[in-house]
Formats: sequence, C-alpha cells, structure tokens
Amino acid sequence: MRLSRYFLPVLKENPSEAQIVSHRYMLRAGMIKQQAAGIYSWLPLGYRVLKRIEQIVHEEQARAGHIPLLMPTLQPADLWRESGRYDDYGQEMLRIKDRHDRDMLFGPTNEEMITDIFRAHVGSYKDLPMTLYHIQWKFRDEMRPRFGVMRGREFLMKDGYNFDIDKDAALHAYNRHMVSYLRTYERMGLTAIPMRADSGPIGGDDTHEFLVLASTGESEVFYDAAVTDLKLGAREVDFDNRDEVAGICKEFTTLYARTDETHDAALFDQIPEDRRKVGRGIEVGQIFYFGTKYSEAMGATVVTPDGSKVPVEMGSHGIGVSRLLGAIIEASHDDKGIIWPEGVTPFPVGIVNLKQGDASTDLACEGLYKALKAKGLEALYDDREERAGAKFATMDLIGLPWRITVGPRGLANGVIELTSRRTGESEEMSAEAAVDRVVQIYEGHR
Ligand code: 5CA
Repeated sequence: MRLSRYFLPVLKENPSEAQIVSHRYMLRAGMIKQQAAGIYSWLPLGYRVLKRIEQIVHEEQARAGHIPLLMPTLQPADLWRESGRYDDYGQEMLRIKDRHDRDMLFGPTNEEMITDIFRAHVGSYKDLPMTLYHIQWKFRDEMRPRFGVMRGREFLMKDGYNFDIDKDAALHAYNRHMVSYLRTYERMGLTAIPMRADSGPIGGDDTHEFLVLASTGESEVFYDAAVTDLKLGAREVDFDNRDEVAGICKEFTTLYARTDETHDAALFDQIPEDRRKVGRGIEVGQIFYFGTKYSEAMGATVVTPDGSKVPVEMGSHGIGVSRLLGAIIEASHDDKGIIWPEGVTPFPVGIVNLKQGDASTDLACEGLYKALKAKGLEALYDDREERAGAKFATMDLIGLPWRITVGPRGLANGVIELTSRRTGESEEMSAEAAVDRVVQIYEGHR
C-alpha cells in the first residue's frame, strides 16, 4: 500500500475524550472514528487489524475442529421468551419493533438462536460432538460505554457453542476451548491468563475468564506471579485426546488466578509472599459450561445409543474480537505510539523513502515494495513528499514492527536500514538481505 493513496487520517494532538492509551492511539493513528457513544466506524488501518485478529481466531477454531457459520444480528424476541431471558436481560438489551409491531432485538449473545438451529436439524448422538461458532456484531446497551472499543455498545465477538451427548463430553469441549484460546491469544502476542470467574447472565456451573494484565484493566485480579510464565508455545495438541487437553488445562489453572468475584483470601495467603500479586486485567474472553440450561428450556434433545431422548449438553465460549485491539495496544506500546506484535500488525513492514523524487531512492523503494509483495508481504510504503521526521513519527505512531529506511547516502554504499520498532535498533544491510530477513521474521505469522 502506498501511503500517498491510502486513507490514514492521523491526528497530531491527543484527543481529549480518550482516557486510556489504547483509545488515544487508536484515534490518533486513524484506526477508528466514534459515531455515537460506544459505536465506532473502523477506518482502513483499524479494519486491517480487526481482520487479522478474526483470521487468527478462525484458524485456531478450525484447528480445534469447530465449525463456522453466521447468524443475524437481529433476533426475534420470542426465542428469548422461550429461555426466559427476554425479561431477565434488562436495559442492556436493545429492543426494536418491526413494521408489523413484532418484538425484535439486536443480539447481545446467541445461546437461544443456536439452540433453535440445533433443535431444527439435529436429533441424534451420531451427529455429536458438534461445536458451531460465528464472528458477529453484538449490541449491549452498556450503562457506561468507555475506553473506546474496550467497552463498546456495538462490538465484535466470536461466540461458539458446543453440543455434546453427556457432561464428560461437554467438559472436554470446555477444555478444548480453553486450550485453543490460549493459542489464539499467544499468536496475538498476548499473555491471557485463565481465571476462575462468575457466570453472570449466561449462567452455568463452570466458567473462566481470560485476562490480559494491564493497569487500565477494568477487573481487579489476584494471582500467583508464576502463572505469567506459562506458555503453550509450539506444542502440537491433539484436540480429540481428552486426557491431553485436560492435562494442559490443569497446568494453566492450578496456580492461583482469580478475579475479585471469586477471590478467596485464605487460598491466596498460601502462595509464597514474593509471588502474591494484586493487579488489574482486561477480559478478552470467557468460556462457560452450563449443561442443559437452554436445551431443557427450548426442547433441544438428542436420542442416545440406548434409544432414550435427553436434553443436549451445552456450553458457550466468547472472544472479544474488537476489544482485543485495545487490549493488545495496552499491552504493547511506548510513548511514541503502538508497537504491534507481528501476528496482528496491519502491515508487516513500513518503507520510508527519505528523499521522495530522487530517482535512485524512488527506484530502490519500488524494488523493495515489489520484492516484498512477491513474497506475500504487503508493505506500507511512505511515498509522500514529507520531512523524514514526520514520516518516522507516523511510522512510530501506527506501530509497524519493522521499518526499512531508504536514503541516498546509504544507497551510495549499497545499504538500507532495517529498524525494529520494539527495540529501536537499526541494522544496515543490502535491500535483498532486508527482504530475506523480513520474510524470515514473518514465517509462522501469516
Ligand atoms: N455467550 C457468552 C460466550 S459466547 C458471552 O456472551 N460471553 S461474554 O459476555 O463474556 O462476552 C464474551 C467477550 O466479549 C468478553 O469476554 C469480552 O471480551 C467481550 N465483550 C463483552 N462485552 C463487551 C463490550 N461491551 N465491548 C467490547 N467487548 C465486550
């Protein structure tokens, strides 16, 4: 992408409405524009990151064997009357009437609708296990939308629903989601800690929230410092192997890690003092096991091998896709701007032409741009007629993890400069070597 032809409305000044750094940088980097309280347009740069995050979510869901579909944003109220949640959900639900005076709502979540799909089409244990998910816009009329996309009213969520024949199978689905979420967040450069939580309006027996530690987080958290060292890494997981998946969950949930809702001071005191931590966290996902809560209320049954009919066992599992942009920035920035992890960056690398209009630097930049493109990497090429300082400031603000700087002096010696946004370290090398290095850095990220 050539910056001269892109739409990147960066702001020089700090917007006064933004209280936290991620909101400030998302506005300044021209990623989002507020249209109403808690409702945002996704401008091109923000949209690219959102799509990257969605793609990682899809890839990791596929790895776990989960099936994508797409349900609508608008739902008939009658489905929610069946589960009893239409009245319970209260003012957070946006209620709408259509022209025939029928009660509709903008979905805050989809347990009822997915249960309706299931009961219409599935009736036998032979079709199980099955997990369906989608990535779709939700609306919750939050009392205090704030912090930009972090607590929006309209927000993008991945929500998945498992259907299983019995409790053991449903608990395996719960565990499978926990493990696949761990990898999902790790690929985004995040450490998200599963913490025992409270089930709220979704209901159920077992639930974990995934929290990214950040001083601006909305939840107070209590944890053993050793949990932050746990990593799934490159481990190959057989998602059908119940013992293996349960073993990984155990590894990640045995050390103390809880939100204020489930905090137990007596248990917390048993942790060695130097590892006992109180902090704040951003909730980027939550998984729930709730058994037959919805299937019983809505008559979603399956025939078992012995011919009897039982309500199907279920759980639901959510990732805050749009919130993740805020969480990643909170976890990865400095005083100049965002520092995107390679996994989610809108562009893998930026090219800065220090002397636009100079035949040799223009030619070198074009060559780099095309060579990267040929390797499947789309650079953001700053080809504007701007001062070098302004170009560097923009690159630092929008946070591409790597920058290639091309100037006449370097070119005279046959070199360009490759700079890491994270460390600020630069290295001189030939253009070919820079392309090879960038390709190598992104292996495993695309
Ligand atoms: N049906 C279940 C699981 S699919 C559910 O709705 N879970 S949830 O309420 O925990 O939401 C899932 C995730 O969506 C949360 O962990 C959070 O990351 C994100 N989320 C929830 N509310 C908002 C909001 N107002 N703005 C942005 N993200 C939100």
